[in-house]
Amino acid sequence: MSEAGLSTHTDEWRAPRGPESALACGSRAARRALFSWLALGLSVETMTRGAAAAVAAAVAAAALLLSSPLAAAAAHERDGRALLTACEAGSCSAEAEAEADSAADSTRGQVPVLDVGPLLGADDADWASSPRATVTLERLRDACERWGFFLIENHGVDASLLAEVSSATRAFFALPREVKARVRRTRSNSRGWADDELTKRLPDRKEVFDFGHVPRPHLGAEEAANRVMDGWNQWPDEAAAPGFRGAMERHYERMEALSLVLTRALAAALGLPPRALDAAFANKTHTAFLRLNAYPLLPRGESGLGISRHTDAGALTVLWQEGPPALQVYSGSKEDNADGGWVDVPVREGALTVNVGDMVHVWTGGACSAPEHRVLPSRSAVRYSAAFFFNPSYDTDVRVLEPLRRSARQAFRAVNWGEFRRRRYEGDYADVGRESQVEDWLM
Ligand SMILES: O=C(O)CCC(=O)C(=O)O
Repeated sequence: MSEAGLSTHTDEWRAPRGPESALACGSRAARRALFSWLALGLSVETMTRGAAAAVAAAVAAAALLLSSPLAAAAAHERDGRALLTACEAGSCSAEAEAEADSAADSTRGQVPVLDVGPLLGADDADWASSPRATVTLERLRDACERWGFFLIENHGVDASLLAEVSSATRAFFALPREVKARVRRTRSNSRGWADDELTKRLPDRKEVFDFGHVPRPHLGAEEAANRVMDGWNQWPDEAAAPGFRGAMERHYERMEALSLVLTRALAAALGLPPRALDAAFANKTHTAFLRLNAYPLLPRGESGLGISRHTDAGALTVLWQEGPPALQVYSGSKEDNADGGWVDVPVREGALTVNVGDMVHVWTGGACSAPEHRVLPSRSAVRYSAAFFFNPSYDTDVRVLEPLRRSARQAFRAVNWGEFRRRRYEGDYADVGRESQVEDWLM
């Protein structure tokens, strides 16, 4: 078993940490409001009022929030607007501007949008000495802690590749059902086409096509050496779906490279060496899979969701989406379980959507909790998406990362990824009762 959750780190690199790291309790919504207040304190400092004023603002904000969340939210909105106005008038630094953007997203209750260009433009070893990369990492940390969900721009994935993904996805799902059924997935093979997936024991209103990592790419997809715990890839005939496999394999490779950078960025944002999690992913040890989703129009008079509320099981998900916005993230904690608090995740041309999964939740001791999300049914047009699930190697035992233990909100027993994935897939395919949650591993 690998020990990705247990690396001890001697590297001196540290991302600048915001005061939010001291916070270790409360619902996501309450934490989100408090983080924003504290971020405001930081921003105020950057805008030259001085450190003492910033600390005073943050402390006052925390006190106010605890006594009156509504008053705190209203005041935050006011101060967030003042900050934005100052930046718009050109009277603040680039760092303050980035913080202002972030505060503005939170003020408007919107999923943050991150420009990840500064990370992709530099080697991860140089992030610590790059002010732009440092600001991006700070924003990433904030986005992961407050939302677990964010959009990325300047991610380096060519628009032409995304256009290919779009046309190949549309063409595949438009094939006759019997052609798609030739690559139907089964209880013993999670890869292929399906229209009968369950989420939280409820049928989804969608079709999917899954394929994933191949240990020995020089051998055929169905060779014994390429049959892994998830199953084996099944591709439609080239004659039936010309160019489909090629486009998907190119996209998979691009997502693999991007996800590795994002995983390193997450490690760095948490104050760890950027490659702290590499043992679980790098050198093709990961077990990522790519899922195409098509959400058909909901027949008049029927109800149901595209996908019921759920968290993603693995580490990170990188999503391309096209069509009417329908993805929503839940702003409360899992335990709230109320039906309010759903926030729309926008569809922005060229942007990709990222969310953290259950394994990041465990690695960070709950500091970056995996957000619940769902997909509304398609009412005006068929919706398409391609979700790249970046998952660790099967033998990874995920534990709270050593340097984060002292500030962890939750303590977990080791979660073996292979075991967790197997249990989740059993529930995707058939109703096996309550779905496994990381909370089952709480100590
Ligand atoms: O299609 C989407 O927008 C989200 C997909 C999703 O949540 C999933 O496949 O788990």
